[in-house]
Parts: sequence; C-alpha cells; structure tokens
Amino acid sequence: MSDQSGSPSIPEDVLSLARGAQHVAVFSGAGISAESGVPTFREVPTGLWERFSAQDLATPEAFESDPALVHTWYRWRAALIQRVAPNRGHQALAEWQRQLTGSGGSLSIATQNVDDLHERAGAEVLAHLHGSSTAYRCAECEAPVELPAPRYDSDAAPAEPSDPPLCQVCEEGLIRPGVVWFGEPLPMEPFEAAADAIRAADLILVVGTSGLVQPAASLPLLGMERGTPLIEINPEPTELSDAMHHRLRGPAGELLPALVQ
Ligand code: BV8
Repeated sequence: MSDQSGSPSIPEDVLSLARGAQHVAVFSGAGISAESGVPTFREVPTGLWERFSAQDLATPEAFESDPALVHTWYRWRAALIQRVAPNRGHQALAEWQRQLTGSGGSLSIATQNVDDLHERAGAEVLAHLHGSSTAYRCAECEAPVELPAPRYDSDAAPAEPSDPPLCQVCEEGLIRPGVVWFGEPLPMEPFEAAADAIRAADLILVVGTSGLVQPAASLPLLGMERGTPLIEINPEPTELSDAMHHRLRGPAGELLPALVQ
C-alpha cells in the first residue's frame, strides 16, 4: 500500500501501473469538480438553503413539501455548473481517454456527479449514476422536459424561490430535476454498464468521492473480484481508502495530470 501525501509527485510503481493500463475505469465523485468551483456535498450550503443539508433537499419528500425551494436549488446549481469550467483533472481524463481509445484501449468514466464537466472537457461518460443537472421530467407522467438554461448570474443564492413549471403533457405533474434523489432507485442501465466496465478494467481510479453514498460507492469494489489495482485520488481518507492498493493524497486537478503522461 502506498500512501502518497505532499507534493503531486506520483510513486514510480503507480506511474508504471498507469502507463501499462489498457482498460481504465474511473469512478468519480463531487471532489473532481471541487477545483472548478462546484461545491461538494460535504460543504455546508449557504443562503436560501443554509438551513438544510444537501441530503435533506435531494429527496422526493423535500420536493413534495416545498417544490419551489427544491426547484430553485437545482436551477441555482445548474446555473453555477454552467458558469464554471472543467479543471485540469477533467482535462487529464479526457486526454487519457483519447490516447487509450486511439490505441485500441479504453477509459470508462462512471460518475456520481450530476454536472457535465467531464463532457465539457471532451470526455465520453459511460454512466451518470445519479442523473444529470440538465435533465428534467414530469414528477407524475415522467415525460422528459427541456427547460431553458437557468439565469442566476451570481453565486449568491436567490432571495426568493420560484415555482417549478407544470407539465404541459399531463397538465397535472410538476417538473422535477432528472436526478436520483435519496430513497430513489438508481437507473439500472448506467449502473450495470459501470459494473461491467469496472469488472473488465485492468486499472481502477476512485477520484474525489467520500464513498458514503450507496449503492454507487460499492461499484469500485467489484475490481477486487479479479485483484484489479485500485487507486484512490483524494486529499482525505474515505470509506473506500482501506480497499485501495494506492492512495494518492492530493487534489485531482494536480494528481491526474501528473498520472497521465
Ligand atoms: C437507494 C443526485 C434504494 C442528487 C445523489 C444507510 C446505509 C447505507 C445506505 C443508506 C443508508 N440509509 C439510506 C441509504 C441509501 C442512500 C445512501 O447511500 N445514504 C447515505 C448518505 C448513507 N442511498 C440512496 O438513497 C440511493 N438510493 O439506495 O435506493 C431503493 C431501491 C429500490 C427501490 C427504492 C429505493 C440514492 C443515492 C443517490 C442520491 N443522489 N445525487 C443531487 O446531486 O442533488 S448523491 C450525491 O451525494 C452526489 O451525487 C454524490 O454521489 C453524493 C456525494 O458523494 P461524493 O460525490 O462522494 O461527494 P462528497 O461531497 O460526499 O465527497 C467529496 C469528496 O471529494 C471528499 O472525499 C473530499 O475529500 C474529496 N475532494 C474534495 N476536493 C477534492 C477532492 N478529491 C479530489 N480532488 C479535490 N480537489
């Protein structure tokens, strides 16, 4: 087990694992977007929703009891995501994916994040395990809905919540975010695709996740079935650290570019 801390230099044995990998599986969480300015779930919210934790708001019950507050929180987050840019960690993964794909290999990204920063860095994402901040649907008839880009042009939370639109298809349901809330099942197709890619990988990177949210956080452990090397990239220890073969202690925006030669 190597426990790298301090400078973003990568131990030689980890560098050679990266150089020799042909099929890499990446499992990412909120931490990979932190350096872009997207708050992680562990950070304490401020403003309109400062009384709530992200976990309280990301539930069907919260939407049921205060649809305007939850709708506004998602629109504000979506606007923030659109205002920020992918960081060097997202870009390094996109570059590595291009290199591997070009030489008959693969780099599969399964993300817990609802932002599109991997895509905006130029990467293909295999699975958005918890949905997307740009998707919406009717809470009743499930009809998918396109909403115009949200217009909050400052990081400050809006003073007033706004009501979600009514569904134009069934004219009964409210439009909800196309994300997986706590207590809701994950969509099976992305989950299975992520599981298959992790089982088939010859190297697994676990980047920027506390490993607390199930069942997604169990996916990287599928690599243990075949003894696939598991590398964690995170400034802090996590629920998954003990299962990792290597733990690179630092920010993804520095460590991933150093890992991708
Ligand atoms: C389900 C979309 C069943 C919405 C999200 C008790 C025990 C175990 C499980 C449970 C339990 N009680 C309830 C559950 C189940 C629950 C769960 O896991 N709860 C946890 C909190 C205990 N799970 C569910 O409810 C799931 N559904 O189980 O359904 C079911 C089955 C059939 C029928 C009905 C029901 C659904 C979970 C999905 C919830 N939705 N997102 C939205 O985004 O608003 S989860 C959300 O939180 C994110 O998507 C993300 O996945 C998660 C946060 O996790 P992380 O990504 O890890 O982020 P976090 O902030 O925690 O950590 C950031 C990390 O980055 C830190 O480690 C930090 O050190 C690091 N970092 C910081 N800076 C950097 C960095 N790393 C690198 N570089 C940096 N610069």
